[in-house]
Amino acid sequence: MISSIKTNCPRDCYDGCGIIVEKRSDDRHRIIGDPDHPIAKGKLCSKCALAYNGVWQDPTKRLLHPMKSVGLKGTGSFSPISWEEALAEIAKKMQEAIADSGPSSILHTHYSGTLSLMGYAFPNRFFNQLGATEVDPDTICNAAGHVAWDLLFGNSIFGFDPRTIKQSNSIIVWGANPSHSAPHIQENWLGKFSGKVIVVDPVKTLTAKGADLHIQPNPGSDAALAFSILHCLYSAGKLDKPFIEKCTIGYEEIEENIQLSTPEWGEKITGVPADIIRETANIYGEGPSLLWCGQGLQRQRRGGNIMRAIGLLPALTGNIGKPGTGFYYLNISPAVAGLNFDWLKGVEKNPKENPSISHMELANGLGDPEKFKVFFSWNTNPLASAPEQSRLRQNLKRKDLFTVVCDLFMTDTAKFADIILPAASFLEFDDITFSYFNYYIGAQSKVSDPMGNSLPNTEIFRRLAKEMGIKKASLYESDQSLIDNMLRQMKLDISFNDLKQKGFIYLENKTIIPYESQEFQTASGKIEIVSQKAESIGLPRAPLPTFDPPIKKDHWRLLTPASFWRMNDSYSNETSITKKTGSAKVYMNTLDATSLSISEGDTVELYNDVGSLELEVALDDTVLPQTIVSYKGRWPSLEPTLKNVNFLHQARPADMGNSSSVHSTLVQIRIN
Ligand SMILES: Nc1nc2c(c(=O)[nH]1)N[C@H]1C(S)=C(S)[C@@H](COP(=O)(O)OP(=O)(O)OC[C@H]3O[C@@H](n4cnc5c(=O)[nH]c(N)nc54)[C@H](O)[C@@H]3O)O[C@H]1N2
Ligand SMILES: Nc1nc2c(c(=O)[nH]1)N[C@H]1C(S)=C(S)[C@@H](COP(=O)(O)OP(=O)(O)OC[C@H]3O[C@@H](n4cnc5c(=O)[nH]c(N)nc54)[C@H](O)[C@@H]3O)O[C@H]1N2
Ligand code: SF4
Ligand SMILES: [Mo]
Repeated sequence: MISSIKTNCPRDCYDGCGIIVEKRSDDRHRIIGDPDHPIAKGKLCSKCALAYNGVWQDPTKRLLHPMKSVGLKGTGSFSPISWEEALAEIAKKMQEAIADSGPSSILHTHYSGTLSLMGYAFPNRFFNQLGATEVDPDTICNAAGHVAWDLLFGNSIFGFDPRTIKQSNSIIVWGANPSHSAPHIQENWLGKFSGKVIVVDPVKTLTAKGADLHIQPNPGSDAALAFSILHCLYSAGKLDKPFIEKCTIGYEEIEENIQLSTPEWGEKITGVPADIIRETANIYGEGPSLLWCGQGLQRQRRGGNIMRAIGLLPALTGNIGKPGTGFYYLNISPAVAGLNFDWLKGVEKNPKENPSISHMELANGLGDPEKFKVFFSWNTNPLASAPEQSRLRQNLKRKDLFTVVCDLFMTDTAKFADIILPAASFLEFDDITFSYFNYYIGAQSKVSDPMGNSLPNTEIFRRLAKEMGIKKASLYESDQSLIDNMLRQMKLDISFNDLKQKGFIYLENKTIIPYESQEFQTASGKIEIVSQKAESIGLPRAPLPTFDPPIKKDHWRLLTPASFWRMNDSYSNETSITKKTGSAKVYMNTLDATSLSISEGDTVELYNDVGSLELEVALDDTVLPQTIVSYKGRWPSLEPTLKNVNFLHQARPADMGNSSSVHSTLVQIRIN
């Protein structure tokens, strides 16, 4: 007997695909794309098609029981224990840490394993109630961009509605690679667009190959490029003066820099020919135009300024608030619909009062025995994804640090745990999903019981709160009540059962046009080109045409963006994927390889002040000289070198938000 159930993919992915689960009596389900879903159109991405039908349903690969370490940290020696034993031990260690050093000595880190709303956010209620220290999750991904556009527009999570593309003449995709990171949006949205597509990326990605115009700037030079484009628009009289007058403040303070940023100057700085800069300005200036700024774009030392500078394009051309126009970074649909994330996460104090550190401080911070006694990692795999892996591993070996890891699989991080807690997968509990691109909300439907003794994140933290004896009702709210409350807050006028039947619903049937009223959520209500708030936190008053200095000879800039075959750090344990992708590679321009006298297939060692890594060379002229690329997402423990690219990732914060600057990583190359 086969029955079909609709659900939605909760991975950290732009697409937010609808899924059909064909439920089999033997409990091994067939997972396919939902043909009725506007983005999935009946197809899963290649990676999920393999992993969801493979390792995610494989009881020999899933964590089935709580476990206790019985060997040295990092070696992966564990023996199964009961939930009661595991939770009692964790509660005891936490209570000791609180009594000894206060609740901030409990450090917890979490991120994007599941983005389904309860699974992602509810456990924070527990940690917020304790007063534990949080590793600010967005600092590994997109915090600089959020700070930048919050300063400029007053909001960074309310971008264009993709349905508006029908009214657009062009789009700039700036520092995003949907051919990897959003495969359905690439195929079914961008690929179907009849207007002009401009891609700005130092790598000629498949998205760039399919574009009308590919602009290939030196990494980190994008603010200068944006100012040069603005110079061309200014000279051609294409800036929208009435819009600037009515909706922005501070234009006069950047006008001189726009005048100085000629395309010829831009060419010198960015490497992009002046004529191409002019052509971009012509196409964008024609309008109505869309602007998509990727998350990869802002993972730079000057990433915040870059986002602020590029945001000037819509701000000064009036490509805002009208059909076919707008800017997009991330659309957090539930927040736009009215979901109170603070309520869901149990944030009751001023967020500034909650202790937190950046991911850029994690490796180092864990070395301080006075500061942190307990480390709790859930919904994330920092021993694959975080910077400065050597130092992080060293510090996680501390005998006086009690480590708890909650995951579906025996990840590298789990191997360093004192106690492992097995989490249920998205097929095993109800929840609500969303897309950070399209304005829709989906139902995650429970298809089968949690595998083995695993439990959903929500239930794990309800049980832990009870074990700790915490008397706070909100820590025990049931999944059903949470779901009902979330739907009520989002005013979606649909029951969860109906949502399950439909699969997903748009927040509104008609296309949403952000900022139609020409009001912005800044202090002034206008787009703040000049921002007092920026100044008050030590940032420049206005965006600047700055750029990274040229790299020294014999150094390379290492970009480590999203891989086609992996989902962040997930799927490295899916053997059909590891077979397909083979050994980890570094992609390098032929000119660089010739200067180093190396050929395709050679092994080179990349190194810098934080570590080293051996990789196989693949010659690739889609990459600029002095830039090299290696994709993220491998588990060190499954690599022959026992390392991944994050052994080279320097924990140097970007200019805003204490955020990652991973695409500014510099390395040298040794040929052994
Ligand atoms: N070099 C380099 N490093 C990077 C980046 C880069 O561009 N370059 N990008 C960074 C970015 S953008 C991000 S977002 C981070 C992501 O880094 P991570 O958060 O570490 O990556 P994920 O693979 O999303 O999720 C991690 C784990 O969550 C588990 N998981 C899945 N579902 C559940 C669940 O329901 N419950 C629990 N408890 N666990 C679950 C998965 O099995 C997986 O092991 O990586 C960052 N690291
Ligand atoms: N298949 C797959 N999909 C994913 C993920 C995954 O790991 N695998 N991860 C998910 C997550 S957590 C995130 S945050 C998103 C990230 O997805 P994206 O927003 O697409 O970001 P990245 O893949 O990091 O980088 C995108 C592009 O930025 C370019 N880039 C790097 N430096 C610069 C620069 O200085 N200037 C310009 N103009 N471009 C630059 C890179 O060459 C790369 O092609 O994808 C999500 N989707
Ligand atoms: S990871 Fe992204 S592309 Fe793949 S099925 Fe999930 S939502 Fe779709
Ligand atoms: Mo991310």
